[in-house]
Amino acid sequence: MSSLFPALTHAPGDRVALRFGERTLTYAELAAAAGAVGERVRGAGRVAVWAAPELETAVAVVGTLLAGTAAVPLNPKSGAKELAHILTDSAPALVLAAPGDTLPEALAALPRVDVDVRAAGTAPANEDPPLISSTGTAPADPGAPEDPALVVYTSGTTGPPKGAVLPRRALAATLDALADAWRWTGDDVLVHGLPLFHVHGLVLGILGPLRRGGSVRHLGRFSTDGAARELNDGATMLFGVPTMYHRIAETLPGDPELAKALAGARLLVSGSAALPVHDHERIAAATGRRVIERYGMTETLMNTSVRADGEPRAGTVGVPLPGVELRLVEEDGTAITAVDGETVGEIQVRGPNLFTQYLNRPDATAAAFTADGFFRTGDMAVRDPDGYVRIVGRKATDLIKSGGYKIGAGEIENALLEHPAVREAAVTGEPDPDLGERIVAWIVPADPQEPPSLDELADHVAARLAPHKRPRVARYLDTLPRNDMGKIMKRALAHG
Ligand code: MCA
Ligand code: AMP
Repeated sequence: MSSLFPALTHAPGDRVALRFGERTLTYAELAAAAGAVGERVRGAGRVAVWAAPELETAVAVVGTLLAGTAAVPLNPKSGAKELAHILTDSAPALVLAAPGDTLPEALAALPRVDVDVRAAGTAPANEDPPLISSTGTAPADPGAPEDPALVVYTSGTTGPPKGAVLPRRALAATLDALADAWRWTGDDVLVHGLPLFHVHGLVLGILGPLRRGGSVRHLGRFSTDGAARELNDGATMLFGVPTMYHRIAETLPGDPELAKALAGARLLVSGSAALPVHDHERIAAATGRRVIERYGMTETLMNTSVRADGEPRAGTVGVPLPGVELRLVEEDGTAITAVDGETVGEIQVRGPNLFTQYLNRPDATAAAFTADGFFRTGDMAVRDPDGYVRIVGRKATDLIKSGGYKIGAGEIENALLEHPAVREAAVTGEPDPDLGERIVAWIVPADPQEPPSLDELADHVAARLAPHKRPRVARYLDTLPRNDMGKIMKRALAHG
């Protein structure tokens, strides 16, 4: 297929491509460093990338994609159980990491390749076409449109996370659709502090600017100060999850620099979960600027967005992106034709932005699609008369969105049950002003006299799964409410 990154494969120049803190790479430098990665991973099938929020992660993923190989980004905070699952399931040939990274025991068996961001890769003598030409240009990437580009792990209601296989054409399609909707060009300079092991931070936040030939500045970790500094120093766009915009809204009243920074931005984009109208309004009041929302999913990449030239209405995720077919359906699968802002249905989508399969899970893949090739998102929405989509909820109560991360209740319950002081466990989400939802663990202790503390349970889950999956609240019960079938009645728990 044509190059995923034309600005890297055709005469890369001196424009800054990536900036992480004080470290930068121009397009020419990135082409050379990514080319060197490509030499190591070409033909490897799948490789893991230790996706810490650092320059090497971006170079590793870009180099892997240029070589036509697939990357599996790993959360560097993944606990032992989650990491073991991902490694067994995805079976990467090697792991790419930054020279200073300390990798956990679970990765010891894999060959490790350190990413050298200053490498000037040269092609093996008899390689045809050369990986790196004598001018330091990376080759046109060899991957075919349907070849896997990324395998991104995402939680379901039960069981361990599934690996969504994203082909190269899905990346290209979604980024080009966003370019159209957002008037996103190579002149844009994006700032964000999103993690690099999910679609939002990696695909939109790193690969997006590189596909346009623009720049990205990554904050390492999100802070309102960092966002303000960069937007006041030439950055034009900000991407964040609602928790980040909530923190901005909280900070704005006492921070004129932040207000000035947001007021001057070309585009402020929120996604991964709903941004509450209250935060929309507070930001608009303090800066005169409206945050726009887009709606996506790991499996579908981006489906809808408020357009840069459209009306930025709070509480909606805008209109379908070019190439995306979107419909709302009843419980029985009948398409809803009413566009009345009232009739609720499940969102189903079809288009070149979709994943191809869940790795090693033909059953789950088949269940995710309708007979006519639409993907069942599980999100419930209405459509306003002018076509704007408003998400009103989710089909599954066992999925929690906390800080923009999707978390399955089932995997946390399984981890909690492995704690010796826990006899029974149920997990729910409850509203949280900062995180959107916070994880609540309902625990029947093995010994009612000595229930495990919240800290103990949080450490236990963080060490097995990931810190963002840890419970923030623990509630203790004598028994869990169950129906006649023995199924835990989560709604009874949540509503006392
Ligand atoms: C806390 N920590 C712990 C423990 N408690 N570590 C081990 N054991 C513990 N018991 C650590 C955490 O790892 C973290 O470390 C720090 O303490 C604080 O963590 P926490 O309180 O959880 O979070 P926060 O710093 O307040 O983070 C809020 C956040 C974050 C920045 C908004 O949730 C975030 O980055 N969210 C983005 C999620 C995202 O990108 N989702 C996209 C997926 P340290 O300080 O070292 O970090 S959705 C998607 O891709 C679709 C396609 C879409 O539509 O976008
Ligand atoms: P993930 O599975 O982590 O990729 O998260 C995808 C889910 O995030 C979607 O199914 C939606 O529930 C949610 N989501 C993403 N963007 C938005 C948004 N702008 N508003 C509401 N929910 C969103």
